[in-house]
Amino acid sequence: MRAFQLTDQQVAQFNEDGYLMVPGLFDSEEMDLLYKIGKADQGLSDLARNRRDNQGGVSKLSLRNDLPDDIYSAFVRSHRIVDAMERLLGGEVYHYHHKMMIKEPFVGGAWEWHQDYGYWYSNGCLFPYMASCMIAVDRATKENGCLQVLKGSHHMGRIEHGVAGDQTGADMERVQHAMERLELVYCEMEPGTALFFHSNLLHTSAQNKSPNPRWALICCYNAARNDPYKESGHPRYHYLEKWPDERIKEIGREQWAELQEQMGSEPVSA
Ligand SMILES: O=C(O)CCC(=O)C(=O)O
Repeated sequence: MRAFQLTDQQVAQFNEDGYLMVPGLFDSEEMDLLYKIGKADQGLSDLARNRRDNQGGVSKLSLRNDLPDDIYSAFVRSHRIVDAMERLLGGEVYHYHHKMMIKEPFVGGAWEWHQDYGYWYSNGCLFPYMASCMIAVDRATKENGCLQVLKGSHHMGRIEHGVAGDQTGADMERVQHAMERLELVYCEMEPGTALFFHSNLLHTSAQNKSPNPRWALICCYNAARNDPYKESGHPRYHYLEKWPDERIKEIGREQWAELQEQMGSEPVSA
């Protein structure tokens, strides 16, 4: 398969809008493996932490700063994502962290309006040369709390953030005014669709009141030239080894077979 490469037009669109949606970046076998492994993985579930929103909803996130040999790391290290990130951020990037965002049916909580750089700024990152790639594991819709973005809001630069429930939220006076001038986009995504978004893009997501889960894997990167000046809860610059895209399926098949063994069933091919 020809390696995925962003076109100049896609890069220009990201720069203009602050995000870029790429439908079908990952194929059905890759997504099937990520889905099955994610939902069966006790390690991922043990790491999951609750985040309360302002209205009593609870989201979970399972976050890692390291890259063990597993399917999540194969996504993080894939040329498909990392080469695109390096184009979008204009140079070498490293892994800042990755996280499975878990909104369970009926109870899944909202995420307040924020910019990721609103809090990564406090980690000693001098420049907003940071971005994320969100991969839909379940179908993400308005009903189950898909990501919402304010198109072009990254041009506003970083705005003030404060405590909101268990979360850090953006100054709502500014967000309200920005909403009068900028388009609100619901990022509905099929499994395998990827959303690249800039760290200064204002985004939020609503509670999941639907019967359908909304899981997504978010891989976050910082530019190598933006090495934080101090220690924080996320790593400073370290070289990111990129893996061929095929590694997602290879490692996914191995991990799925191991998980099935642990669950006491006969391994079957994915
Ligand atoms: O998963 C979501 O709905 C929101 C995620 C998010 O806002 C973030 O990770 O910065």
